[in-house]
Amino acid sequence: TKDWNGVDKIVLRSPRGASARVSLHGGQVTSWRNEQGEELLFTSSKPPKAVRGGIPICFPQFGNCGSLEQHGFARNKIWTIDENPPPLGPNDSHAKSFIDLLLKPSEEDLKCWPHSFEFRLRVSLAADGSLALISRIRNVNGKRFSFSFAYHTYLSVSDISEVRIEGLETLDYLDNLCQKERFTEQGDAITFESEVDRVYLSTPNVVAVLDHERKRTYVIRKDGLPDVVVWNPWEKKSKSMVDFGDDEYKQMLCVDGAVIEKPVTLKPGEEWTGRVELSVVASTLCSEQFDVQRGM
Ligand code: TA6
Repeated sequence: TKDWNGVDKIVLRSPRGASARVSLHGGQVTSWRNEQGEELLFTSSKPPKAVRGGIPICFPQFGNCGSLEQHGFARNKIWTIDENPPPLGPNDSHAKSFIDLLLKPSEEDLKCWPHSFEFRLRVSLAADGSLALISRIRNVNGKRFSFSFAYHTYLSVSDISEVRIEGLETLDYLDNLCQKERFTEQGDAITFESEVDRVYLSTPNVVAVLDHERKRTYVIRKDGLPDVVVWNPWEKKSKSMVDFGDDEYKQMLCVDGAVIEKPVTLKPGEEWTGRVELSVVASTLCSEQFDVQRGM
């Protein structure tokens, strides 16, 4: 189907009826529904941005740390559907339905970022409704290039003041609110009472986001993504964001699998893979208990 500006909207359904489904616009996941029948990803369409939220892909740059627009150009491009994708492989361990999207630089793109890359994004749904995104970025025999990357994941939460993140304790982080200065997490979990904008470094492959009020936990499993961005704009910053309602910060939290501190460098012909899997469990188990349940 076509949507707000004629971009194909793709809906992927899980094999078991329509309980789980994910929608994409261009290369961006914009909603992910599950047994609970509600959108698990925060999305609001407030002009001028076509959609805020979902899981925009930040590539080839995260944030404003380079010469490109914030978070790079990939999320603003129209991707193409690969009609003949390679078959599911070991990386797609639980996938039941999937779609592959491709992004290659146009002549225009090469003017602002002169590197010949091929970006294949596989979005898949598993039988249990969990969502996986695999990015494969290849240097198509140009000169070597480096990039930073994030799955900028807007999670929908019931009340940000009732949410805690487990799995990032004792780690170092760069604080975007203090000129990216380096600190060490002191808490036994991350909770929210004000604006948070941090990049946690050298993180484990399993992070849990416990939504106490809804008695459920998002489990984020990742591979190839050493850093985790944690962002909530809180009240003051929300008021300054045109496409963000004044109170919407209370129902969202960004927890992004990312590569930021040490950008990836690809020599000609080399390929990088970054994978994230989101699942929801109706409980408030802590992250250690997920290590055992199902490794990556
Ligand atoms: O750390 C996440 C962040 O870089 C914040 O500093 C804030 O600028 C946010 O991303 C913006 O995200 P958006 O989806 O509005 O591009």
